[in-house]
Amino acid sequence: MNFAVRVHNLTTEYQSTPFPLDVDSPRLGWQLLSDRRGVSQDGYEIRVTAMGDPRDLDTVAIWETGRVTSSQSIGVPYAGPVLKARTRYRWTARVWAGGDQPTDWAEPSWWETGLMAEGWRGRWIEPEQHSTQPDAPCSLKDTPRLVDAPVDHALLQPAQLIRTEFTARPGLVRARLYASAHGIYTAELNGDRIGNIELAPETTAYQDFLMYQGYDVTGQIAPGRNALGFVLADGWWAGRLGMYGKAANYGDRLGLITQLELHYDDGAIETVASGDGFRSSTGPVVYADLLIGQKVDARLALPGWSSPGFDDTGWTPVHTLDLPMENLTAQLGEPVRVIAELPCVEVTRTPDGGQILDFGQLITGRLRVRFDGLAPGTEIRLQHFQVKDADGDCYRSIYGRNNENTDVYVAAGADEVFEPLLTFHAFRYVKVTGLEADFDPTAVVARALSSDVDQTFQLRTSDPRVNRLQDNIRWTLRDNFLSIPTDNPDRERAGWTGDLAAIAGTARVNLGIDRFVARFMRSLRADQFDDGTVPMIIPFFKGYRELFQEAIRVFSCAGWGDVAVILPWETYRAYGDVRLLEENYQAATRFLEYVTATASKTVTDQDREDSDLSAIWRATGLQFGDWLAPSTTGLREDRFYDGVRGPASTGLIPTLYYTHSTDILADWAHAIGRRDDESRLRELAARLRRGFRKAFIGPDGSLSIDTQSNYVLALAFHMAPDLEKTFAVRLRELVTENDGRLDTGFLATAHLLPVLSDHGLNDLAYALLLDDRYPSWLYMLRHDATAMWEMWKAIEEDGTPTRVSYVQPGLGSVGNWLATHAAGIQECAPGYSRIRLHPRPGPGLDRLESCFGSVYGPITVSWAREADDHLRTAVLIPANTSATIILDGARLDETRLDRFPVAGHPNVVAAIQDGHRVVLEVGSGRYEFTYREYTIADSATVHP
Ligand code: RAM
Repeated sequence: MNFAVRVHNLTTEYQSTPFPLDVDSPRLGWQLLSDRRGVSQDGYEIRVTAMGDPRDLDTVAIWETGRVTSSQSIGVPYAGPVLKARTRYRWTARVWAGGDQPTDWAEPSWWETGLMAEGWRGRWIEPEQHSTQPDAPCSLKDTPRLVDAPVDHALLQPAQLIRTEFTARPGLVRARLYASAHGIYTAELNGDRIGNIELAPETTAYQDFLMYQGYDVTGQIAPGRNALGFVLADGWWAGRLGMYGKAANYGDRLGLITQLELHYDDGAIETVASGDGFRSSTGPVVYADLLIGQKVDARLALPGWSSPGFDDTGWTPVHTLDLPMENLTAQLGEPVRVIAELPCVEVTRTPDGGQILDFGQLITGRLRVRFDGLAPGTEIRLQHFQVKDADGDCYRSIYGRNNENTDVYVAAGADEVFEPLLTFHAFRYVKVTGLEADFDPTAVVARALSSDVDQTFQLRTSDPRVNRLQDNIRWTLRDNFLSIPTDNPDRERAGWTGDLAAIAGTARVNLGIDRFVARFMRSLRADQFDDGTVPMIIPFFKGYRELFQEAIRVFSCAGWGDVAVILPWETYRAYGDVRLLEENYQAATRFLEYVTATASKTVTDQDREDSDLSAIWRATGLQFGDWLAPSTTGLREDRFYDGVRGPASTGLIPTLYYTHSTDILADWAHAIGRRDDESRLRELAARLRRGFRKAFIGPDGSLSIDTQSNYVLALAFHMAPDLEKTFAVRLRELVTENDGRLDTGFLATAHLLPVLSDHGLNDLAYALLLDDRYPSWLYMLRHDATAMWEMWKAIEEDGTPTRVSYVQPGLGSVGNWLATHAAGIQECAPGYSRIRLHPRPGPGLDRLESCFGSVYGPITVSWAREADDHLRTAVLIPANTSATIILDGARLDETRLDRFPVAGHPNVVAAIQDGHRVVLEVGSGRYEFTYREYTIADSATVHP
């Protein structure tokens, strides 16, 4: 037996134990753990057993691969017999990693199928209810009027309770509940909540793709009478969504579909399926809207309603309906869960008698509060908000109908716990009114909600501000990655595509997003137009669809629709997920065809005479450009639209993105073996580059619109390789002319520091990172930000806040650079099977420690400055991968590993001096290098 290598962290479809998983051929993966250097796998063996029939638990091996000679340890497709519905499959693996002896078998893992193709016995049921009436229509023109528009509470509908009872026999060995809703639901069995999934079934392009969830409820059912209950609320289906708070985006009536399956030891399966035996009633939830809040009148509680024996004679039989079922799909990706609990750190009083709770962190989530001894009928209001005004009171940063953000609790008079499960808010502070006594901070906890994906990046440096910045970026992603990637959770909660494309690199470093992206892309494919247009918001719900149709009349713009290309590609780079590429290739191709068709309508008559110029995108219509870059965007009243028709509309940025997406799609075509497509796309990219040069680059190598944004993007997308030095020099000048400050928005910020570090301007990258004057990341921190702001100046220097979002990921895209440059962790091959570690220490930081959780296992990089200009750089490279390590400013003869020279070291595969740096090839394992760091002149030299 080989004890130096262990197999662990088994995953199925990139998750630990997914259920329900309705995938015909799930991909299996594992990690190798070893204390040795240079470990790689040369063979594996997988064994899968099925637990379909409860009488022969685990005994049937259904797929045994035997020894397979392969280094593959990620994305190995299951290739055994056809998988059955409602079956738990357990599996394990062992590997060969040098030598004839395999490792021990790994601790087994499992996945469980859902209903697969067998479909549903349950049918859609609807409670007797009033349908949701959308608020009066509104349009862009109404915005000022809507700034503080009151919510018409009369339009809000109560949550519905649904119940049924059933009898279970002795001998129950397994029970599973499957459920989905039009709306959102929570489920209860015999008085206890089922599972820990929140806000199910989440938000997807419902018309095409509505997820159902599965729960193991074996332990919650006893022989005899049992009761099953559901609470149904508006959620994304019928509730308010988007900036204008329009309701009924998918439907105006709540519905439920469910089936409970009881498996007995004699092999029998009994099913309790939604249909005529269910009854409904309203209860204590007076209304529950995702944006407005939830009101509970505890006096209306119906104790025991989800327990057996409850008298439901006054309840109404539900309606059983023939509604579409084809869109029902097993949960795809990690569900939403409570991911953290935060204590209240401070309570302050306001002049009007309110009390303000501070949780010290802007989260997306809800409160859980205990109220003791309130008089019956006491009404407590909990108003959630993001920033304080000058008086320390609630500042209403949200315009539109969504700004109420208030949960209301009407006490029944006993000791009570209030936790509104059918709404959520983005907040750091909560204003409590209606409570005379001093609020007891230990009686409350804030519970953060997010899609329960892995957190994959940790960073600590010698500068606490940089650590805080990293924390803010991570929180901003978690606050926004709730089911879908949103622009912000306070104002809009919409899947604005440009924001996501811009932070895709940062997101894939910080969170385990493979399945999250697969789900988003499925909605994107459903909402893509016939002509290939990718609307700017996914899912493209009715409220925004109408707004775009009536007022904006443009559905996509450069940098936004490109998410269809950029996002799957970034995700593939992180996970090596080829299936994601295959599933989305057509959508990405159709998007690019749409761009080509759109571009061809915009070129001038003169352009048409030149085959290169006729390819570019002149973009005459709406473009957001480098959205919210300080010099091209101004605030006007409560809107910030000045940048929309600004410099971007010349076609410079549109052509940049057109080229970038074409390059990516060419690489994508290559990765999935579409060689014809690849060469066609490479030819298009070459034409676009020639056209770009003719249209937008002057004879002296300057861009026709001379902004930081444009140079950054032109460098990042390699628009003119021979002019990169000229571009870099001009970019440095532009920063200098701007008093050493950055001037980029949603698109270029992601590339600003990487471009500087990659073009000999690493010192300038650090200067911008560590600057705390406006506009900068640390300016936000100086104003007490705990998440990223939508605008560089959401808060004025004197502390005055603005009506924008205080938790928007766009400007947090610097998080990518922190990982790929400051720490220097990059992939050379998809999934990090080959790694490039190129840390870039810079002025202002003495020390950095980082850890990135790749699919192969943790990759760590830390560096520290020591006496005499010496640097100590330590790395960990996971087993079954290898790495190129680049040490800037090092000399080969002075670089040591384990106190011995690296050149000729038995654990170093290759070591060379390449100009000002040492380049090393190593296998997996831990390494610590020490070397003297020589200064590289901070000149705009191009390092490829
Ligand atoms: C805002 C959104 C989003 C952005 C668009 C252009 O309303 O918050 O961030 O993509 O505008």
